[in-house]
Amino acid sequence: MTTSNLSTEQRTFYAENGFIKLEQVFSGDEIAAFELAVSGAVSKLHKPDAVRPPNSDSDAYAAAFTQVMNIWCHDEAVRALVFDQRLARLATELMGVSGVRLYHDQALYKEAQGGFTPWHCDQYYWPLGNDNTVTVWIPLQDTPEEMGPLAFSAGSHRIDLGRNLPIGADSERIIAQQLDAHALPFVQPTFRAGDISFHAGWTFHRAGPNATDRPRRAMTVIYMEDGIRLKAPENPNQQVDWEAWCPGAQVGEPVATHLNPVLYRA
Ligand SMILES: O=C(O)CCC(=O)C(=O)O
Repeated sequence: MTTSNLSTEQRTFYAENGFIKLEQVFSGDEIAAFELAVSGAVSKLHKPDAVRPPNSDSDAYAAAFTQVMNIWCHDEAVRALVFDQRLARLATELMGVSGVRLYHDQALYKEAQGGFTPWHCDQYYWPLGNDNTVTVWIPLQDTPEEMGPLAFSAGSHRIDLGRNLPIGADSERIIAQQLDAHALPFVQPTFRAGDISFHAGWTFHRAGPNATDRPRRAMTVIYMEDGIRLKAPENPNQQVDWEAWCPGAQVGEPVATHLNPVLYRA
């Protein structure tokens, strides 16, 4: 058996806190090359409101972002990042599973002076039958505090503080109150180009505004356990996600469509 890329302390940290930041997984040069590829694809592919239907509660969120999903289907260089074996193995080891498949990728570009990303948890959107899901957040430049790096509520994946809330003004208000009441630590790391973070599907997270005059560019990949089953959608967003990211998957069956390739098997 090959040695883990992660220490026992790192795996324990992730299990307890629901997120982890890892330093210098990529070199600055690798990130610069990925930035060019992702930015090129974003300019070509961006279609406002392509997937998520406009929702009056998501105004603050929509204003903050350019979002482009499943770029791997359109661009070879971005595909290399999404299929990167270091990342997929880290995702596998953090979750303690035997392999991972792709749920979808997503570029998240926040404009200069763009607003905050409200508190939310991702798995609210996913019609997936267990908790073995994780997102890697890969900033494509140095991301100091004033640029709005991703921030986490440590340990919030263990408690249902508002898992039925879509991202928006209500989730920001209600989840902030809940996190306060439970006195969960707020952790806002800063990132150098090459640093990344992983967060679990039920971990509550947000990002501050981008107060700089430069865009805050990030790429994400969502991994799910190989073998995870589709559940019947519990909200309209999960229905939309089923059709977009695992079309043809059957409720109760493993999610393994052509859009969900295996990215790593131990
Ligand atoms: O990039 C951001 O501001 C938010 C990212 C996020 O919510 C995610 O990757 O799940």
